[in-house]
Amino acid sequence: MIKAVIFDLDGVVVDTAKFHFVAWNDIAKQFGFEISSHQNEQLKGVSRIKSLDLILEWGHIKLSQEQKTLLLNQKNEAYLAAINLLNKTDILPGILEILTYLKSKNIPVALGSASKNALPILQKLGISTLFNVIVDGNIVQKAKPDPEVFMQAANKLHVLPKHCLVIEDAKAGIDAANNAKMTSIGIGNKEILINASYVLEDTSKLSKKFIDELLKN
Ligand code: B16
Ligand code: MG
Repeated sequence: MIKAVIFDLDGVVVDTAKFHFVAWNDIAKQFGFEISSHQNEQLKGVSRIKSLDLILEWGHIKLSQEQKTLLLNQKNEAYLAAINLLNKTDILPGILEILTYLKSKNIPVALGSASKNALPILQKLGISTLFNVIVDGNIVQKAKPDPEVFMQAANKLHVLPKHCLVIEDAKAGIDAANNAKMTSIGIGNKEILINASYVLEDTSKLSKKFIDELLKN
């Protein structure tokens, strides 16, 4: 039986994945290559530092810690500039309705995101108060697929992991939910999110009826 819901941010609440992609691709281009869509899937849900390490590995590039820090800052500045104008209209279809519905039913809700920019993003979208708990990249030590982000959310909500539902768009996030022994809804491609308990094509398919079924069982 589901008693709490944990939302991923990028790709579930808002489509910031496209801005991450452009900012990372600009870094890759500096080294003379581009990130493929298959490679981009591997960056979803993954921390900033791990993303850079993957990109450098794909380009067979070795850098000092100082050079990496410069690139991390450069990427984040480009990303922050790109998301500056985010607002309520950028909330993905159906998400505001589900968040409001869960609030009306007193179901505790958490954000479980790898992003260090999670809180300012929720504030731009005007929905930070709809989350009882926010667990993000600033407080989590181990990146998804480690279950830490979702375990911290469950602990802070005082709900057992087996009663938590995770909504995630990334393979790493679904693996993290499974590692936490939580039920999951994958948003996106069935073949990529094969390990999710359920997969929906996009957030508009996240109906109140479907959530109600999970709350009942
Ligand atoms: P930042 P999520 C993740 O957010 C993104 O999917 C991932 O692409 C990004 O690298 C990561 O946040 C870190 O983001 O650079 O803002 O700290 O999907 O876990 O909400
Ligand atoms: Mg995501």
